[in-house]
Formats: sequence, structure tokens, C-alpha cells
Amino acid sequence: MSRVGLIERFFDDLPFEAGDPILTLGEGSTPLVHAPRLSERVGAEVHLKLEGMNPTGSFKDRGMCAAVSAAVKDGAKAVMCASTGNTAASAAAYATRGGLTGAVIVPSGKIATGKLAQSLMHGAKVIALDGNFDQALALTRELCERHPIALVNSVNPWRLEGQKTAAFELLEDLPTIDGLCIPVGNAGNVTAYWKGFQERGHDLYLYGFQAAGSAPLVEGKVVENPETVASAIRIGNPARWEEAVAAFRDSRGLVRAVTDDEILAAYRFLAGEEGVFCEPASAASVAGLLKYGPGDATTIACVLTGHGLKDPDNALRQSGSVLPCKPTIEAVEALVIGES
Ligand code: AN7
Repeated sequence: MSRVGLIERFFDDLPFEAGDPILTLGEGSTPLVHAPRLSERVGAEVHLKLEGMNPTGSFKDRGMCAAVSAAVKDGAKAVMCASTGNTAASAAAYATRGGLTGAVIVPSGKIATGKLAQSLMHGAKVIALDGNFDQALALTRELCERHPIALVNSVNPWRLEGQKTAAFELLEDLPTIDGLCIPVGNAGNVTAYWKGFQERGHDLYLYGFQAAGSAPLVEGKVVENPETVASAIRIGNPARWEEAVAAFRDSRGLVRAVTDDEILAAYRFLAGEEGVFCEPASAASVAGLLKYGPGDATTIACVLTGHGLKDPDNALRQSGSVLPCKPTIEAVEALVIGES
């Protein structure tokens, strides 16, 4: 049986109308997996929302199916976004699906290899900017004002509409959830989750985590030159700044920073101890939970926003090396059964 996409599944919760064009690649309905070792370490029931299981390997597909469907309805011929990688990959896929032209602007040399491969394979025009994400977004906004191109960054309200469905899924799978740990970059996702929980009348603590070198919400000021190993959240001036600050306040939650070392430790822990491979930015949610603890929350979901395969370069840097071997049984036996 084919998987129903999230627009169809949550049609009554979304501002689409009967007969609207709807694009789907089977997004949403992602697994929620219990994390026994993490639960034990932090002293709370912790579950992992595997958003890397979406069609292009990140949560961006939730908002992008909605935003590009709306663009098709509006008669757009082209969509565009600035991106640290995942938005680009998703926009490229859904643009193709909708028969639209896609253009993406990414910070040159600063997006993970898998995301670049995806964007190119889906046929988007990929512009490598000699600048950072914040500059790319400013230029994209300006270009979309000058030309009839649909802007599909999370400043587009359809993105939040699609992304809020993750909160609905969490409430179905974990009705007693009282804490959400989530990485924060441009702050669209945390804003969308809060919208979703509010629409269901459900309160919980929002715990957001930014990379220490890219933590404008924590510092309360724009970071001019953001840096972090978690390239997806290398963002110094989040577009959804006010909404995110309001969400943290209203949920009696917090936004805090985790260092690159803490992010990478959580990244290795998830892969090596829980069997779950996410990308570094996603591991910030778990790094934060490990660092700061669950607070008053007892039933927590950590949002693992993107798949580990997105970023093979960081994975290989963080893992052991292969064992070279001659093609004899003795050599194989020595390596497999042997001591080291
Ligand atoms: C894996 O792709 O901003 O706080 O341009 O790819 O909603 O921005 C990606 C963001 C977390 C942060 N985890 O979400 C982009 C982009 C992953 C991400 C975030 C991103 P927001």
C-alpha cells in the first residue's frame, strides 16, 4: 500500500481547498523510536522522531510539499530558496515534481555533500554564493520581489503549515509528551511545532538548541560570522526570530547553546549506542538534552531533523577506519576473530 502524503492525511488541518493541486512524495508519518540508552542517561522517557525518513531525508519535505503545491496553485513557474542544504534538496525535488523550475542559493563549500548531490540530481540551478546563509536569504528575498518567483524559505507561511503536522504525529504516537528537544537554525521548525501543539491545545516544554558558534537567539543578537560543524544550522540571523522567542517563552521552555564537541559526541552516541544515524545538526537536540537534562519534562521527543547519510564527510571524520585485508581465510579470521 502506498503511503499517504501529509497534505492528504491532515487535510482538515491545512488551508488547502478541495480540488487544489497537491504534490506528494509520501512525506510525513515518520517513525518515533524509543531510545533506551538515552532515556537511562538522562532519567526520562526519551523518543527520537526520525525526520530523516522523509523522502529527501529531512523534515523540510513537510513544509516543502505544502509550499510548492501552493506555488503551483498560484500559477508560479519557478521557486527559489536560500539554504544550508536541506531546504535546497527538498525544494529541488518538489519543484521537479510540480513541473517548476527550481533555483537554490547555498553558501559555497559549506553544505554537506549529499545535499549538494540531491539538489543537482533533481535539476535545480544551484548557485554557490561566496557568502553565508544569511546573505543568501537576503538576496533571495530581494530577487523574489523583483521577479515572479515563489520564495519557499520558511518565511513562506505554507512551510510552517506543512511542518506543524509533525506535532500532530507526535501527539498521536505519544499523547503524554511534555518536552520537545529540537535544533534551531532559521527557527522555522520550532515555530511550526509550537503552532501544531497549540492547535491541538497541548502544552509542553520547548527546549531549543543552537550551535555555540551560531547562537543568535541565545546571545540575543545577530551573529555576523556564524560557524559550526553542524552546517545545517550555521545561521546568524534567523528569519523566524520573534516567533521562536515567543514560543520558547509561552511554552516555559528555553533556547540554549551546545558546542561542536558536544554535538559530535551526541552524533556518535546516537549512531554507536542507539543505532540511529542522523546528521550533526540533528544531534544538537540530543546534545542539549544530555548537557542540560530534562528539566521538569518526563516524556520527551528529540527531533532528529535530517538523515546521517546527508553528510558522509563528517561521518567518516568521526568514525573508525576500515581494516585492509588480503583475500585469505587466515587474514579474514585474524581480523574478525582476533583481538584488536
Ligand atoms: C537538519 O536547509 O535552514 O530552525 O536552509 O537542515 O527550521 O531552520 C536547514 C535547517 C535543523 C534547523 N536540522 O531548522 C536549510 C536550513 C537540520 C536542518 C535545521 C535545519 P530551522
